[in-house]
Amino acid sequence: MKKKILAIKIALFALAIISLSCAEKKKKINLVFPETNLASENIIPKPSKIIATNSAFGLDKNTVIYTSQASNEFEAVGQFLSDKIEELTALKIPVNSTELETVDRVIYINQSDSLDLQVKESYQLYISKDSIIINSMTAEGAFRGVQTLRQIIPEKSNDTITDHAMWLVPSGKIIDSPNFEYRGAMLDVARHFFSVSEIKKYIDLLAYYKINQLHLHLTDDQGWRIEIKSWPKLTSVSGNTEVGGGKGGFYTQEEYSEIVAYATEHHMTIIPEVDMPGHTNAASVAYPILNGNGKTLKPYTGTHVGFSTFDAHKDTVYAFIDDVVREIAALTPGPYFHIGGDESHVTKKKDYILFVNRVEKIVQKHGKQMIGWDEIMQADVDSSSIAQHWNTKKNATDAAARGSKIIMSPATRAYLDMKYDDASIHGLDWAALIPVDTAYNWSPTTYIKELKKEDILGIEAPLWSETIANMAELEYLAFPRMIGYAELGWSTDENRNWEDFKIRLANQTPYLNRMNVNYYPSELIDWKKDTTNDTLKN
Ligand code: TNX
Repeated sequence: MKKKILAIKIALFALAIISLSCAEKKKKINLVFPETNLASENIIPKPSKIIATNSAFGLDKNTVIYTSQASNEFEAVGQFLSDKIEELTALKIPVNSTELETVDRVIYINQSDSLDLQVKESYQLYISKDSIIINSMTAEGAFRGVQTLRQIIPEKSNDTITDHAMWLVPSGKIIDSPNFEYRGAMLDVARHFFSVSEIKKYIDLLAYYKINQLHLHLTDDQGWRIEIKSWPKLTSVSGNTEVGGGKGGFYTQEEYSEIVAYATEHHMTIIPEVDMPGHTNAASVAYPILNGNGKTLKPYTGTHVGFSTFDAHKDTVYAFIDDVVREIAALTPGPYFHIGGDESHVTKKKDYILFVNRVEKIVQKHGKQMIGWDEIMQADVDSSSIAQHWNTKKNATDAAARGSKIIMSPATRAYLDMKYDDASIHGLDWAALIPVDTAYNWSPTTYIKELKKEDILGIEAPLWSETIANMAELEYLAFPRMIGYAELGWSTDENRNWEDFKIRLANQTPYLNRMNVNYYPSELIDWKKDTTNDTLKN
């Protein structure tokens, strides 16, 4: 540990010498910056603490990135930052380059074991005229800090400070830490299929707002979306259907791994869900032996729920589940496996309990922690299993009573598939209409007052896809509400305020437009007119 600190000090010292000597060579010109205010930047989620020092760091062609050599992961975070800076500014900022001729300013991404950084996603961001330093214990923390930095690099350069373009990053200090360790989004790829590249775009957008979990609802009555080599008809038969009669689709194991790898680069965990014992029409169409509702099943492309079930008494069913969990778990580095468990209306209660108890053992055997929709708390699940609260309060309080953690996804507040208002062109309304302010104005900590903060693992916003069939429609429902859920997961209640959030949200337009996001332009928000491309349009 001491050695590491020494190495960092030496590296920093060397950098200081190099930058000084360069500056000397060029006869250091003292740049004059306009006054800035870091505290009024439009950062989402709101950081724990911001102290502005009213000057600026001039990001330009003579800036370099250095990263702690503690692990390759830090260098990868540095490269990520460099790539994102290039997308925004077209500057090519070298990472850990030994080509140091023209260094003027340094962005240093530093591993630190400081006591203030013991939460793995915590980071500190120090911005001064000559350097930006991101301190964090883990690469994950550095990655979160990088998102904050991206959000305060202006879209436009200032070309009057010096003889070349400079992007003025407001100076000061940010100390930041997440309120919840689990900050998730769910995407239903079963009702309608979404391609690998669409999921990657969703990951890009989610990571920018520090979401760290992506739950994929991979199976449902209407389709099965992941290749299982030991049961090939799941995809060859049931991969080809979806709501409304479209062609469906599925991920090969390679494609699923590509999603997982992309998520990992964004410090995001993929949580696979195989929904059972209900929501299993598609699986039973491929393999009728699994079916437990006594009827002959046909492919289903409607939107009703609650009519299908696996047979909880057949060994073949558990052998099947063992294969499915084994194959998916082997491709999934994250700790969780989601078994669904919702709306099993045609499964007898005693069968449901037997089923969940047995499936929990299978999930654990394959090294994963079980998550299920809140109904699973009717079974005798282990305290290590997690309840995702969507509907029934008693299931959530029962979970807490037995020591299980809870993910908060109350349908009336956190369901991205609910319409915003009566005019919404996509979405359902069975739980509620959820305008942008209603989506933001609640607290995952106090929503169920019987729960304690420690009972809650975090928050997740599910996007069911009965009414959305492509990326533009997905974006319409997810944005801007998802940005608010990101803040609900990261920032404390004391640090959140609708009036303040609303202004920061209004200022996301340059980013959302640059990313070509079809967000819903809610009238509750005074959207900033995006002038980034004006010169191009004229
Ligand atoms: C309920 S929420 C469901 C889903 C539907 C959703 C539509 C939950 C655990 N089950 O099967 O897609 O409503 O809003």
